[in-house]
Amino acid sequence: MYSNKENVNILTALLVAHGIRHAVVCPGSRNAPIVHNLNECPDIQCYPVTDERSAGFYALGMCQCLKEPVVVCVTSGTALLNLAPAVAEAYYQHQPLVVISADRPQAWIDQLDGQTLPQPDALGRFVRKAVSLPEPHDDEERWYCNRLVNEALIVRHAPVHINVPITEPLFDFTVAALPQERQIELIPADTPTHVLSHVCRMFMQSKRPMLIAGQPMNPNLDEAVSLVGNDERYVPDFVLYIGGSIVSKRLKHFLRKAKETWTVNETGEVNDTFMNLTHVVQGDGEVVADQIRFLMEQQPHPFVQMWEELLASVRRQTAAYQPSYSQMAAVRHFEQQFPLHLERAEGEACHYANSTAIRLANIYARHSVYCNRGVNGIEGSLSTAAGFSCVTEEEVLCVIGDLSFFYDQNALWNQNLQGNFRILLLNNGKGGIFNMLKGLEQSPARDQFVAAAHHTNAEGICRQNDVTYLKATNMEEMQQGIDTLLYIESERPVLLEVFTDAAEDERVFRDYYRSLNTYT
Ligand SMILES: Cc1ncc(C[n+]2csc(CCOP(=O)(O)OP(=O)(O)O)c2C)c(N)n1
Ligand SMILES: [Mg+2]
Repeated sequence: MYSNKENVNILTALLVAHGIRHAVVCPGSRNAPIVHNLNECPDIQCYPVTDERSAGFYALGMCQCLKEPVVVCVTSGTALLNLAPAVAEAYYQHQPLVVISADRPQAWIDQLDGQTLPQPDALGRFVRKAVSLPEPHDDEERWYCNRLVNEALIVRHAPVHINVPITEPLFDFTVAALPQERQIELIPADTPTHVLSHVCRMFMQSKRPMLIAGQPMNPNLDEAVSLVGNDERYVPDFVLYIGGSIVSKRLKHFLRKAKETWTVNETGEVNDTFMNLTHVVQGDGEVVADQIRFLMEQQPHPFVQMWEELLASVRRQTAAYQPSYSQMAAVRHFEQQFPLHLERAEGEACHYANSTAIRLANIYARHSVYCNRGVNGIEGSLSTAAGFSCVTEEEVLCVIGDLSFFYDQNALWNQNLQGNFRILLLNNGKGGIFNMLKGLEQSPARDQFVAAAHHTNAEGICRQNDVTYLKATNMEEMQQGIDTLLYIESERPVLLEVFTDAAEDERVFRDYYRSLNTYT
């Protein structure tokens, strides 16, 4: 029988899954549930050592001899600090010492409770990874607990620290079996290159494979997923994710239904965006994606084709939909003109800001775009595009909303800017995205305090910074303005400010989604 502490059981199941066979265990009550579990596992041999300082070195010696990770498990408080010398030694010897410390619940830290000190980062730089597990209450916390343990256990050639808060009562050993836990496996870069071909083969041999190439663009996938709804036929069983953050929340939720995800990235990081990651392959995701696209051309896959047909249908409908005057109409017209423009400029330099702008790019853009999607801040989109424009002769376009623009207006106060920098400013007088959040309309604070409604325009800012200013307040002016923005010769940056009404932007956006027909 195992402990009834869920985090302890998740930890134990994953220690077994990751092949841990030896554990040095130190006496204590708080870590008793962990020690109890380790002793219950037929695959794990326990070795008692009372002095934690010595226990750490015992485990280090085992690592040296066995050339595999070895656990050392201690109770809370100074017990953990006594491991520091062995952990430091292991760090410089590149030995995979797995430190497991029991802890009190967070609420009791610094409250003069017995054997209690801040433990999660206590081993500082001497561990490659330190995680502190939650005591799960729901599925999300269970997933989090699983992920943290996996993240620690995939580290190679270095010590790691897994801190385990455990609430009293501690001694209930009534669980008959360990949970089935998802293991995340790292396939490191030093494995032979045929691993990448193996990934490609896995993809081709899966019944329902889906390649998700990172961001900021997944053109029309948000719409496609909205049409698919709960139709199980479209749910992939194997997702190959080559990284980058995904703009569409709906797409992320949809991919969480998939059976498993493999990811390919250079760093070997765990990014469990879809909550079903099983393999992290260290390598160049683009190379794998290109290979898969090539294989797909040779031998089309029925599931991939079904998705392609759905996307093609969405694209036909997108092309046919005529938005009335709004941000959407502006980006549509901009994107219709931009490819023509590209041929002239022979460059790819279109920056989209966060909020509605990048969502519209995902509907209309047919080329790659730049967007600060690492952490989605609105503070530096204009500066990023401005910086980009300083080191290229090509024209650099920036499509940006009003809050993002006014926030970052300082970007225009710079000697280095030239006529190759062009800005399409979508001014709807507020953070229009907040109109889209269901339920927020009930708050009287929405427009003034959440969406920061205002009546500012960019004319003065442009004058002050010697930026050519154009403006549009209707469809015709907008279309002419975009043509001018793209083609006018200028020594200085050019900005077109398109004024729209946020309520109308919202209406058109929703109408577009409503206009899409269910596929057949
Ligand atoms: C630094 C930072 N502060 C706040 C936010 C939250 N935020 C996300 S979108 C947004 C509004 C952006 O408004 P705007 O640029 O006018 O675009 P719109 O929503 O109108 O399309 C805000 C404040 C953020 N992403 N980054
Ligand atoms: Mg706005």
